[in-house]
Amino acid sequence: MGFQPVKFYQTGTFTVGNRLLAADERSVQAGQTRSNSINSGHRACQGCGEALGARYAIDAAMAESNGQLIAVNATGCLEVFSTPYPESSWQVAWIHSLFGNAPAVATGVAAAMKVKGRTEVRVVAQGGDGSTTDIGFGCLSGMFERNDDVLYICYDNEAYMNTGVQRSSATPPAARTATTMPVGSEPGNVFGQGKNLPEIAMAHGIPYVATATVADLRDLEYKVRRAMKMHGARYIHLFVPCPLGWGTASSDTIRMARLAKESGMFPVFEAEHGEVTGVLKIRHKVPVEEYLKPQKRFAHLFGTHARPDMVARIQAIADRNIRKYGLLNGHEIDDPADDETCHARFPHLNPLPEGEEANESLREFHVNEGVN
Ligand SMILES: Cc1ncc(C[n+]2csc(CCOP(=O)(O)OP(=O)(O)O)c2C)c(N)n1
Ligand code: SF4
Repeated sequence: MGFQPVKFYQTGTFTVGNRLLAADERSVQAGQTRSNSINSGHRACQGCGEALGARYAIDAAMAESNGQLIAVNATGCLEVFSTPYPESSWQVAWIHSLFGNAPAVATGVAAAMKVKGRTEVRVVAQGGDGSTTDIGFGCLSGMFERNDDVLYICYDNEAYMNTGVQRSSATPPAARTATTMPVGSEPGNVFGQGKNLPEIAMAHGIPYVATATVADLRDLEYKVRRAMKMHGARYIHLFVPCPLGWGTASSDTIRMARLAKESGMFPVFEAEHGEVTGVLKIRHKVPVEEYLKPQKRFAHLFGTHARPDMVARIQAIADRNIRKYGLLNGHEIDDPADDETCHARFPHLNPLPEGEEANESLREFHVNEGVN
């Protein structure tokens, strides 16, 4: 029998799992020294974006802190699926207290380490969008305002998933949840409400704020490592699709995250001391329909009783994000005065003036080097 040469399909790519790259070019996750902070055996749903995001984020934080990390968890899916007492998938010092107090507990842990002179020990706090934007919001704002030495990571799956998909203040307009039903004249979640946590964090003037998605895992690792190099209050808002709550195929988690970014629905950027310092450009712009249609939570906008008017309003949100953050190549960030009345993600929806839609000529393929 003849020999068949081994094919190294990943040679020459920077895909996040590529172990054939030189050691210094590998992602943390592809490296031999990754810490497996959250290990197999947890009970997340198949295709859970939050489980994936946490794995990459905490392993990156562990790498940057040389394993000297304490993670504080709010109540929510990440805590419940990872740690059904007396079991736990975490292989990192990890503490859970209440739904709403993770930022305050993290502040306390950081203060205790300081008093003990353990300056090498770093602290990360993490929670879902419900605990971050709603119930833990006051504690988080206090943590920002005092500039406590904590990196807070919000895993945004746009609803309270652990208790059966209730609306949070990060749920997008028109989305169906258990508390925003797909019936009536204005079906799904309301337009013009909600909170833009990355911008609220920036308004505190903290050293570092970033957004990221599980579609760009090298970018996520880079942002976590960058945040961990700094001290003071830092915030990362990570977009993590939830197959169960969104009604998407579990194999579509990465695709949904990519479409959120490529449609402009989720702007990916970094900011320091309240100023945007960089954005991840849209590589191939898609209309919001492409992002909305695969999700059952938006099914009432399509089909027999289609609501193109509501889809157009969602498109206007994406277009405003694109203009505001300069997400297409060649677009500069607008004069803030133009956007006085809007949030980037959940604007109080004033329809765009005629002719203000994204410039077609700029819908070109833009390659972000080094990001897969
Ligand atoms: C004070 C309090 N209120 C309500 C609950 C019930 N509860 C536990 S987890 C959860 C939802 C968590 O949602 P989110 O923070 O968005 O995280 P996800 O599960 O979506 O990751 C709720 C309402 C609780 N544990 N404590
Ligand atoms: S409900 Fe959503 S966030 Fe929770 S474990 Fe399942 S996929 Fe993950």
